[in-house]
Amino acid sequence: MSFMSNFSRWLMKKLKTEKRAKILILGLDAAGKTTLTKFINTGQFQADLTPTIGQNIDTINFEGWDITTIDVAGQEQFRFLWDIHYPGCSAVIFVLDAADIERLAEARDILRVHLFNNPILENVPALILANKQDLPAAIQAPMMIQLLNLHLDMRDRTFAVFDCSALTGFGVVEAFAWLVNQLEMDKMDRML
Ligand SMILES: Nc1nc2c(ncn2[C@@H]2O[C@H](COP(=O)(O)OP(=O)(O)OP(=O)(O)O)[C@@H](O)[C@H]2O)c(=O)[nH]1
Ligand SMILES: [Mg+2]
Repeated sequence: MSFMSNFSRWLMKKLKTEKRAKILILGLDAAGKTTLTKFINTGQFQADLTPTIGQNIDTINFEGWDITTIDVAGQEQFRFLWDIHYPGCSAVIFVLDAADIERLAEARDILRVHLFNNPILENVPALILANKQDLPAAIQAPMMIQLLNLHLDMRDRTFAVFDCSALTGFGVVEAFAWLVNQLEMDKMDRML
């Protein structure tokens, strides 16, 4: 068998396997992390959720990827748990309640401490979601980038900000597809 066919068999095998990722879902309490995770898992809005205590761990399959989602409680007394999940994490989703203008400064501080200034997550792609776009007060991505200073803080990072609604599903698939595309690119980089 020629070198090329051996190589392409090896490449195909690599591409088919090792499509496993661990995605951490962070954000302030009530931002919509669990609602979003449920939407990604089931394609439906689930209304009867209670605030998370600890973390919810699920596995989903998306475009051939086995993705473990770790949706961690956002309440302040549980945020110490976030640290436990950083090692080995392939990507982070940071969920914002885009309609809660009063808590935007708090969200920006938490984002800074746990994401921008976190050396463990330095090379990890970050998907920032401006959730609750179904609400009239919701701030959209371009304004959110300015308000949270993301254009400055994140300039050395792989990140994107998407508008979405975990209630209607608006923007969820597009945003998630961006993240999975980043996983694909990281995988290719690791193979080279
Ligand atoms: N209108 C609207 N409400 C939403 C949306 N996403 C979540 N919610 C509501 O926001 C509230 C909080 O949602 P959760 O998913 O429990 O929030 P969480 O971020 O998991 O909160 P913690 O578990 O406490 O960290 C619930 O009442 C949800 O129904 C959305 O896109 N639009
Ligand atoms: Mg929750």
